[in-house]
Amino acid sequence: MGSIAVCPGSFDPVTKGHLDIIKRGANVFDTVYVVVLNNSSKNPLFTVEERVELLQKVTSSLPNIVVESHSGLLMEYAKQKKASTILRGLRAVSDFEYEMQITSVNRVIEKDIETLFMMTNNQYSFLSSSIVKEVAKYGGDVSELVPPLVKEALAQKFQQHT
Ligand code: COD
Repeated sequence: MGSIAVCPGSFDPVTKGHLDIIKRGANVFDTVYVVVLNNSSKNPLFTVEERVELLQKVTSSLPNIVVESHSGLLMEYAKQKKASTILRGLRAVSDFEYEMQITSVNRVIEKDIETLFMMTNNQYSFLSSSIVKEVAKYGGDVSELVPPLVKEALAQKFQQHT
């Protein structure tokens, strides 16, 4: 069995920053499960099904990526998949506190699965799904921030014409 990582997130919606981490993860691990989970502190714009579909489409050229959703704990999912590693991205110091908190909680839940962090590509260090939604909501151009398919999906959500 090859190396297996789980790359979890809200992906509401997937951005070029997420894709960068996913692609780099796919170069390091034999299989990367990208899993859409609910983050109870966020109020999502896209349904879980929509987020999975967008992720599947934008990663379709990568043969070792599997996209799924899960409604329970991340570590339960990772155990089911026999993953050795949780893969997360780090953008700035501001991410650190939150990541440290969830990593510590996850370690209490399942101590044998490591969390690894990949530093953002400088180009995307400012990029988040929230920023993308904010720009799209007010009709700004998000072409630099998300794949074309996601741009279209955002325009539809906000009832605009591309
Ligand atoms: N550059 C690099 N990395 C990035 C960028 C970027 N521009 N943008 C995002 N990322 C990384 C993030 O750092 C993160 O690692 C990943 O991409 C996904 O980001 P988000 O924002 O879509 O996902 P989050 O942070 O909302 O995900 C939180 C979880 C859903 C993983 C968390 O809430 C969770 O595990 N929920 C399930 C319930 C559970 O197990 N809870 C216990 C632990 S709290």
